[in-house]
Amino acid sequence: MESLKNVLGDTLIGLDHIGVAVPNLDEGIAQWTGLGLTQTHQEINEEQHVAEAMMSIPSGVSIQLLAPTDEESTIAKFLNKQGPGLQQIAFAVTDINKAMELLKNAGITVLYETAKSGTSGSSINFIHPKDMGGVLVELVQHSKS
Ligand code: V0V
Repeated sequence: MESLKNVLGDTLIGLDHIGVAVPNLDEGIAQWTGLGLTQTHQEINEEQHVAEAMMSIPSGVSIQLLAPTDEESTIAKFLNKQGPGLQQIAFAVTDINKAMELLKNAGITVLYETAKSGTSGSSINFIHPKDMGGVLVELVQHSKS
């Protein structure tokens, strides 16, 4: 990979959420609620094979709890290999397709050829951790509604 310079530019809005892999969603929600966060969303993403809960605080980024729905899930693989814990960080972008194009032009590995469905009707894609110093980076474009 060549040296990079402001690849995402104006498409980058800011840190959106931090993904945490948990074996059991309800237990994860109880743990983070106990700390003082509030559950603001929950859904099953069949394409990603995850059950997901967004845990929010009045100001700052949310914690996204991710539990596997089956053994095909990347979260199941992550839990088996590394155990529960930080799985990804997610940045909000203005335009996911533009961001993907900018990354590809810079030689950065984007996991999916086309953006996938993410939380609350968003569009998502990922940068492979090997291109970001071992950190799985998600890009999320929120739905306008
Ligand atoms: C694996 N590796 C990671 C990692 N997962 N490194 C950092 N963070 C992670 N989360 C490393 C692993 O230690 C290995 O390093 C190498 O990558 C290959 O690992 P692997 O176990 O063979 O895993 P792969 O290659 O099968 O899959 C890794 C990738 C996979 C990143 C490609 O997890 C993936 O497709 N992730 C994107 C989708 C996803 O995470 N979905 C769940 C969230 P060494 O041993 O080679 O050094 S869904 C979501 O966020 C939603 C719905 C939302 O936000 O709305």
